[in-house]
Amino acid sequence: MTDPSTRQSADRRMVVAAAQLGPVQLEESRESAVTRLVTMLRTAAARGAEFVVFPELAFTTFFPRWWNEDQDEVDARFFESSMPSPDTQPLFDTARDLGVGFYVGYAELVPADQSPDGRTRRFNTAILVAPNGEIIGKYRKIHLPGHADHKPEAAFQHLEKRYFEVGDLGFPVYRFMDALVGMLICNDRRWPEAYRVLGLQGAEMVTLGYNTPTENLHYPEPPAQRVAQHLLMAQAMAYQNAVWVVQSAKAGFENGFRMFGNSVIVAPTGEVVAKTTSEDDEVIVHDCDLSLGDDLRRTMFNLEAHRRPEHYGLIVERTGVRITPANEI
Ligand code: CDT
Repeated sequence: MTDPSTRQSADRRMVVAAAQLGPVQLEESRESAVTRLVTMLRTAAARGAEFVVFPELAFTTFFPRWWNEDQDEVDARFFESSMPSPDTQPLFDTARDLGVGFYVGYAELVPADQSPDGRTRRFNTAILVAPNGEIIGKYRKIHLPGHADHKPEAAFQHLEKRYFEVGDLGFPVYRFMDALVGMLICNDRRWPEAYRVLGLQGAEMVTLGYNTPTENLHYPEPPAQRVAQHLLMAQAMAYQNAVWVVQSAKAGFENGFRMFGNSVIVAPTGEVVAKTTSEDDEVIVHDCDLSLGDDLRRTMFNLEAHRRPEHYGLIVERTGVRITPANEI
C-alpha cells in the first residue's frame, strides 16, 4: 500500500488520447474494425500520445441492441475467447511497435474448461495494455444497463443483462506508466459509487469506453439533454474525485440506430479540455499534468480528513429506495 502523500510530485505528465470510433455495422468484420483502431493508434502516436483510450465493445457493432436466441452465433460473431486473438493481434503489435499503451473494451467469453466453476461465462470487459503490448489490467463491467427479456414492441433492445454477467473483479486501480489508472465501462459513469471506489484507491485517471444510444429506450427525451447529462457526469465525477477522466465513444448510425459521440477528456478541475465534434473515427489528444488534482486531494477532497463513512452505511446496506421519513419511524 502506498501512502497518498508519497506520490511523486515531480513534473508527471501523460499525453493521452481518446480514439472515438464511428459506427461499426453488423456486417463489418472484426478485422476491418481492428484496422480502423490501428489507424487511430498511429494518428494518436503521431500527435504524441502515450496512452490511447478506445470505446466499449470496440471490435464489433453494439450487438446487445438485437435479440438473438442462437447463443452459438452470438458467441462466434461478437465474443472473444482469447485476448489477443488472431483478429486483434495487429492492435497489440502496433502498440508495441509504437510504444503506446491502450484501453479497449470487448465481449469476453471464458470457456467452460478455463472457468473455475466449469461454466461458460460472458462479460463486458475492458483491458489495460502496456506500451510493450502486455495486458496488465482487466475490468469487467459491473453496472449492466437495460433488460434481459425480449421487448418486441421497443424500437431497439438493450440486452446487456441477457448477454453478460455482472463483473466479478471489483474496481481495481493499476499503476500504469507514471499514473494510477482505473477503468470503468459506459453505464458505470452514471454511478458515483464506482468513481469513489476508484478514488479511494488513489486513482489519478479514470478511463471509460461507451456506446450510448441517442434515443432513450424507455421514454422520449431530447438527444441534446442526453448529451448534456453525459458531459455533466464526466465533469462532476472528475472534480469530485480529483481525477482525469478520459471517455471514448462508439458513435453514429449503426444499422440505422444512432449513438452520440462527444468523447471527452476532463481535467480534475472539472473542465473539459478536449472533445470530439463528429460521430466518426476521431482522435482527441491532451497533455495531462498528473499532479493537477493534488491540491484538491490535499484540501477540499482530502478523503481521509473529511469523509464520514460512519454515516454512509445505507450506501452498502441498501440497494434500492425504501421510503423512511425520519418523523414516521
Ligand atoms: N452501453 C451502455 O452501458 N449504455 C448505457 C445506455 C443504457 S440505455 C438502457 C449508458 O449508460 O450509456
